[in-house]
Amino acid sequence: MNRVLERFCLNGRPLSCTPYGEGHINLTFLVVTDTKKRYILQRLSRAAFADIPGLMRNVTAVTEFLSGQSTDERSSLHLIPTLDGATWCRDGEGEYWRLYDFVEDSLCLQTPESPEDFYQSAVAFGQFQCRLRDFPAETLCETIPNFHNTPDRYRKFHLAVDADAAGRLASVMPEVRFLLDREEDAGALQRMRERGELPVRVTHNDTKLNNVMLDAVTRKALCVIDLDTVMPGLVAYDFGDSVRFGASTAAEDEKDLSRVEMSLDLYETYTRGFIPACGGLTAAEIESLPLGAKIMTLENGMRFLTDYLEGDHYYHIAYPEHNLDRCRTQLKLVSDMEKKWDRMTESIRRYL
Ligand code: ADP
Ligand code: GN1
Ligand code: MG
Repeated sequence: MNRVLERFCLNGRPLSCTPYGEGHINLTFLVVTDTKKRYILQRLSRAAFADIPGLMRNVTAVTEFLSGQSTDERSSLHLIPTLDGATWCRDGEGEYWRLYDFVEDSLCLQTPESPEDFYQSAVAFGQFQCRLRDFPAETLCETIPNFHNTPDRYRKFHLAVDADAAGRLASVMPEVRFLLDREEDAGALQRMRERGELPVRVTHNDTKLNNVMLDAVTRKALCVIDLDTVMPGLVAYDFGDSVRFGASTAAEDEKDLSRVEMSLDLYETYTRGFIPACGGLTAAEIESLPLGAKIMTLENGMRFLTDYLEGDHYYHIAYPEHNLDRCRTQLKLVSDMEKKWDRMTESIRRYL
């Protein structure tokens, strides 16, 4: 680790470097130096990202664009350069590393401690969307091609089912059937995107509550983090993924499914923060938001199950059935959204 850290322009000498956070993709460490300066060091996932130099060009451009819009240094992430002026480096084993300033005096929550926290996360992601409105989308590389192309996710899911590489298929047939029953409907957003009914914007695409920072004192929105999947996309993806994670009444890996529901109150709270902060959404986009919640939840359930069937090579797991537990909460949430569908669509109408 010291050999990696030596490559970056650090303030002080590193005293400690410890695993940090609850991300499922990269390896994240908190670095503290003898000048009390703190950094976030990350080893990027080569299983997730095929073109890491391209990803880092995206992140550099987006963070510079956002920094240029505000004098508050905590309103965006800041990359620390290497001694030779790059924004990342590679170690002897071919792994890619980057370093950020630690966002100080902030909170990163796994679950909202009050509706207001969730509202503030909606403001953060809505403002993020709004601030990137004039960002040149065509300069961004697609860091994970077809990331939210749900029919393409189904294609990969079918391959995993057919291969049954980890020999787990027989034990997950109810989950497989649940997903197959919804295959046709789940393609709705992608079809609208292809028909040009929904505008393609620069979106975050991974809008979990733990990808946003709140001010530790005021608990107001500070900034959005985890910019690895910033790419052209639909607003419904960003709305939907936040609802999937933050409006659930239980953790993403809760084993007791009776505790897992989508809270309509939290759904409406998010809507209230997100839509006005985005500003300028079309009527079709606003109407697509409930669909975003349902499809993002279904898609995540399918992605967790795909990884489980393939032998857990994509997401970090803490125990062998972890991806299956995560899949089950997502499918339970989809069922619950189906029950609450009328309220989900009705409550959006006031923003039209
Ligand atoms: P992953 O892609 O694996 O989710 P993230 O970039 O989201 O990685 O980082 C994982 C966690 O590390 C975040 O959820 C957050 O808690 C913490 N984190 C990341 N960047 C920073 C930062 N600049 N300052 C403070 N905490 C951070
Ligand atoms: C991953 O990186 P993280 O933990 O913020 C994943 C998201 C999933 C999420 C499920 C690049 O997010 O797409 O929705 O796990 N990120 C990537 O919790 O695949
Ligand atoms: Mg993250």
